[in-house]
Formats: sequence, structure tokens, C-alpha cells
Amino acid sequence: MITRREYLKRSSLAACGLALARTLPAEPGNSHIEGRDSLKARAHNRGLLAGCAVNAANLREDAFTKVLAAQYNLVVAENAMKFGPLRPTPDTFNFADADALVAFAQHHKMKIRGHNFVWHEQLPAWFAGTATKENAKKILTDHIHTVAGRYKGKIHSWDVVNEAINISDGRPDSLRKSSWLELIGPEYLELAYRTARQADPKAKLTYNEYGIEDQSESDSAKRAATLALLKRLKAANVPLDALGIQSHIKAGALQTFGNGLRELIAGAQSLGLEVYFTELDVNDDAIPDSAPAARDRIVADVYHDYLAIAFESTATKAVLTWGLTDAHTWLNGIKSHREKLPNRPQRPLPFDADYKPTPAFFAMRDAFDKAPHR
Ligand code: 9MR
Repeated sequence: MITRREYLKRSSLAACGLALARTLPAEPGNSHIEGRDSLKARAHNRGLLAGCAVNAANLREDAFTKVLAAQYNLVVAENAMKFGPLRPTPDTFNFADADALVAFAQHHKMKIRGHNFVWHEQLPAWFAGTATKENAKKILTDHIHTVAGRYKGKIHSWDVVNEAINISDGRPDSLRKSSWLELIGPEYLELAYRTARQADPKAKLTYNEYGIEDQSESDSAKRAATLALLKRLKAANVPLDALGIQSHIKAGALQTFGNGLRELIAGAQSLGLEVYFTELDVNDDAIPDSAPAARDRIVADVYHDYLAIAFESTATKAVLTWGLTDAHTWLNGIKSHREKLPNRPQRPLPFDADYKPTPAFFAMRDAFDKAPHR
């Protein structure tokens, strides 16, 4: 996204306390970011949706729900709709958190993304001892029928399968050696999509993946494998409507975006798919300067540059950040962060831990304003 030279230039300028080479839009106070100046209004002006991931516990905080309802018209459960959290035992479902989120979203006229039916992570402890080659298909289809059926007609899009590609597993089809693959075989994907379509015909069925958009060799290879998988599914008439690009990106790490991201979006579009940016956040651990203002500016530039490319194509319909405020970001819990910078909380989101908009907020809003109409 930024060249090494540009990055060093920006960091040294920041260190001197000078303005950055490329100035971001002016940053008004909190009172100027609601109504027609909110993220959702600016996104809506361009035919886009603005969303974020939410954990049900946060819905009990007034400050959180106020910002959520004011800024976003799309919401996704960060955890509540995953297999593990929904399935305390093989025979029971716990819908309390997922129901609370759906009720909140409906009350505030927000659209809802469902995340997710099939993933190799967050499976319940009972799964390994209970699922077998004989019953796995039934476990999968019963799960999808029950969950998609409960929210039928209320979901904008479902991440039916999440993160199915893992090149280092060494298979010719690049599929990840997950429990689902081992128990059912590669046809688990087709089964999941067909079942989801039956259970909720109006939801856009999405394939969600990470690490597929930058210019690195590994992302390029995973991008090609992902597009090849989507092509195979479409060729087999599997009901598939959208690609979800997770967008967990890094500032200061010299990650480069541009043609890779464009190629990915164009590839999805040529298969007739919509594109959603489903889990955007910017990990700031690699920025050497610890000053929050310096990190915020670099993070905001990454938001702006990445979204400018994302919005070039009219295939892009939505962007969601993975969390609403820096107070709750999953990035503070990841191993590399805890080992390297345990005392430097990450600042990856459009709102800081005090619910104040960060420069990333204004960069995102500016990117909406500059997006072509769709
Ligand atoms: O943010 C989620 C975190 O709270 C969970 O502990 C974690 C479990 O593995 O999943 C996180 O969300 C992931 C998402 O579901 C799929 N893409 C990667 C996200 C970050 O790990």
C-alpha cells in the first residue's frame, strides 16, 4: 500500500511533529459526525453499506449502542452466530446472544450479516468426540437448517464457509485440512451452500477469506486458489452470491495493495459475485513510533488507500470493520501482540476506547464520499 520510502518519510515527519506529506480531511469534533455526517449516511449516498462486528455483551453498554446505531446500517456478530457459541451440547442451541443482536439490529433498521456456518475454528469441545464420517453431513445440514431457518428473511448475507483455503496443507485443490474436510470430503462446501439456499433463499451466500489481496507471493497464491475455488463452485451451479474479503491488514509492515486487490475484486465480479469487505481493521504493531497520534495518522492513511481501491469497483457493496471501538478489538489478544507490545494497546478502528472518532473514521468517511455511485 505504501512504499518503503514513503513510509519512512511519513514516520520521520511524524517524529518531527510536522504535518504528514498527504493531509487527511479536517477532523471536526464529535457533534459533527451524526445524521447526514455519519458513516452510514455517507456510505448510503454511494449505494454502500457501512457496518461493524459486535459482541452481544457490548449491547448492554449505552455508549456503545449509541455510537453503533448512529453510525452503522449493517452489523455482524463477532462470535454469537458461530458453531461453538451456538451449540453448548450436540442436542441444544443457545440463541440468546444471537437473538439479542438480531433484535437490536431490527429495532434500529440495520441489516445483518450472518457469520458463519462452516469454519475450522470455534467448534465446540464436544465436536471432536461426536462428529464422525457417518453423521457429519447430518450435523452440518441440521445446523444450517436450524440457524438459517431461525433468522430466515432477516439476514442480508451469510458467511456460509469461512477460510477454507490453506495452501500450506499441500493439497492440489488448496483446501484446508479441516475437520469438515476430513469428515465429509471437499463436497462439504457444496452441501453447505445448497442447504443454506434452501433454508434462507433471500440471504446472499458468501465465501469469506483472509490473506488474499496484497502483492506478496503468499497472498497472490492464495488469491489464485480462492478464485479457482469460487470458479469451480460456480461451474457446478452451487448457489454462491458474494466474496467476503476479511481485510485484516497491517500498517507499517510494508504490505502493498493495489493490483492484487483490483485483480481479486475483478475476478469475483467476473464470476457474477458481489464483494463485501467483511472484517476490516489495521494492526499497528509494526509502526515504530508509539505516539497515538502518529500511529493514528498512519492507520488512517491505510484505511483511506485501501478503501479507495475497494470502492473503485461497483461490485463492492459493503464494508464492515471488525469491531466498533479500540476498547474491544480482538487484536489486543493475539499472540504476536501480547508477546511484542503488551503495554501498547492497538488502535485499529474508527472509534477509540473512549468512543471518540479516530482519524480512521474520517479517512473511511472520506473514502465513502469519493466512491463512485453504485
Ligand atoms: O474476533 C473473534 C475473536 O473474538 C474470537 O476469539 C476468534 C476465535 O478464533 O475469532 C475472531 O474472529 C475471527 C473471525 O470469526 C474470522 N476471521 C478472523 C477473525 C479474527 O480472528
